[in-house]
Amino acid sequence: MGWREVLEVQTALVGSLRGFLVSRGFLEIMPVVVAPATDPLWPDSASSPRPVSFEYAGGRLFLTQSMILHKLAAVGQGLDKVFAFSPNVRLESAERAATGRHLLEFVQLDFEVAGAKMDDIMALVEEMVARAVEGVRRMASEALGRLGAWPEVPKRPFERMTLEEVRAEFGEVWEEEASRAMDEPFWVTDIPREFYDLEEPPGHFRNYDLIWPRGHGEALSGGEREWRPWRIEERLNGVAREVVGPFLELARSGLLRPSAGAGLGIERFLKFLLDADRVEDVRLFARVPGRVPPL
Ligand code: ASN
Repeated sequence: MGWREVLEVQTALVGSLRGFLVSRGFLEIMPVVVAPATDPLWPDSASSPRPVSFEYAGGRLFLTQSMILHKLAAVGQGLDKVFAFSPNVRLESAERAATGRHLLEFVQLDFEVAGAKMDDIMALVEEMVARAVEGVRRMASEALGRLGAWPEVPKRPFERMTLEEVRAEFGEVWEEEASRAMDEPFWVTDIPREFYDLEEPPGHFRNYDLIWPRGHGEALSGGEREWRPWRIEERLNGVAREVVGPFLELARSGLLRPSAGAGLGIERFLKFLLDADRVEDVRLFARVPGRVPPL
């Protein structure tokens, strides 16, 4: 693929996403890259990476794995609708290169809405995705033509399945298999996940993943949020506790509010739009798991 064309499509995509959120009253916050707390991404799976950290000024700072803690803190401060395009650093194992969907560093559009419920965010995402594809077709039509790609605007509403249903139909490698079997983006809901996704009723989670069709896999994940400090405490494991200390303090001080939101992978969206084989085909200066990049 020619980088000029790929970047023309990427520029149209990022512009459309930003324009859509701004038109809905969101405020953009700058990405945080180093912080005394970050997303523990736990439990994700056995291959869940540990955050990169270093000592600084007598304290420990982490490289951002996602902006979840900071967007929840921003909402807690009274900012009702926020988003950020943020670099996320995740030390994926070398085996993860085989998925064609993982990078050591990627950009996530993370957004959060005070008082929102999962249906609000799912409807917002469906509209944002449709508008973004329209925007790309309008703003980058020449580049798309040169790349031989003409993405269809997804049909709304997107289908919904629970994790239990999708597993029953497609087995343990459901993300791969279901994504390959579908022609439209679809939702998977009720996924056991980190302490910040609301578990209600017990054993069920008010959260969701959006999956791209045609084998492109996970696009976005999000949920309604846990804001009660005692519940956060109960759900933290040892790993998470080491990484989220200052966030726990915020929760204990009553500085969190109910909210819902999600995070969308930019490189994966581009991979889907261009029907690329691998995420590094659409990311200039890609950091592929298990390799030292040339520059
Ligand atoms: N951004 C995701 C969310 O909003 C969290 C993540 O990336 N792990 O839930």
